[in-house]
Amino acid sequence: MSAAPKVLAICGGVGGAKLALGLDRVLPPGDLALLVNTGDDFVHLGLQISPDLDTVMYTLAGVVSQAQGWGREGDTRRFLDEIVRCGGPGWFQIGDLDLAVHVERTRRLAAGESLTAVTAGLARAFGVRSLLLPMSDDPVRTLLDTVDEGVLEFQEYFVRRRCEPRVRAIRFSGAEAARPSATALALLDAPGLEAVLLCPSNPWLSVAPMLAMPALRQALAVCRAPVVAVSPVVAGRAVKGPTAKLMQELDLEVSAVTVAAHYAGLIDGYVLDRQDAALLPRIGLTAVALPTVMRSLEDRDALARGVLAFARGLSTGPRLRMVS
Ligand code: FO1
Repeated sequence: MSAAPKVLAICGGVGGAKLALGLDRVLPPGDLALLVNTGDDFVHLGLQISPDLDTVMYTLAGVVSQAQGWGREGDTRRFLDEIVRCGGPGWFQIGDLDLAVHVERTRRLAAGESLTAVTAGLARAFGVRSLLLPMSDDPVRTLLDTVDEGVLEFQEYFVRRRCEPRVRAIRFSGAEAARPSATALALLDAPGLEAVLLCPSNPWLSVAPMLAMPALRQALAVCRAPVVAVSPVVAGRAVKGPTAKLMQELDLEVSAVTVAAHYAGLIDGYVLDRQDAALLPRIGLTAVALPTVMRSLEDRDALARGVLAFARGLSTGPRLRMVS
């Protein structure tokens, strides 16, 4: 592994992991660090669960369930069935292979290791060559304030209630006090960093918990490398998950333009889908239209190459982006 990664990609779960895989494949070993959302983390059945970290780890290790985009390919559910038989909750599906990761994470955290150290150990065990970083070792929890069901924890909203409750606000409990990954902060300050990429993850649910940490926002604002975001909204629809529904509930136009405006002041460049090329004049900063819908492995590699080339072509140098 080379001394310090040259690209820092910021991502959530399934959608972001697709580009993360492309970046991992096209960059030389050791050149990529991934800063991953932990706002979705929770304790379930007494286990410390970090769904986005596991999704990215399984994806990069080539063992993710292709159908789901999360969990392990070919996993079985004997443990889950037995939990349900015992009268326990079955709404959050933990497969038998996946279970081992949660048990081991829980054991190491209880023994005093940081989430950063545990994640590095697991990633190594799974043969992941990029640097996998939790956004913080401190707890940050995404909370959804819903119109009819009060405040829901993320997995309650996302999995148990299948994103059905209408959302009126989103909060990131603990974010103000949380210290971002020390490794990520050092990378953002390193002269060798070539690009920071915001993967096409849900900007309001998956990327926002990270940007809600003041020190990370500040570090992004002053870093010398170009910061580029990739839109998860294509042709007025979300490529994955509840992004479009959530945007509507927050009274936002479901469009790649809205995502660019959301990141305004933090990014130097923007990538939207080729289908949205007509929106380029409305973006208000340097932007490019690329095929961003990633169905095949080749799609992931092509987008990774395209985004890297675009980012490297942006002018670099000291700058102060807007911090709000
Ligand atoms: N997503 C679901 O929709 N249903 C599940 O039962 C579920 C279980 C699960 C277990 C382990 C894991 O690492 C992820 C899991 N996910 C499940 C995905 C996850 O909840 C979400 O994709 C993310 O939190 C959103 O990025």
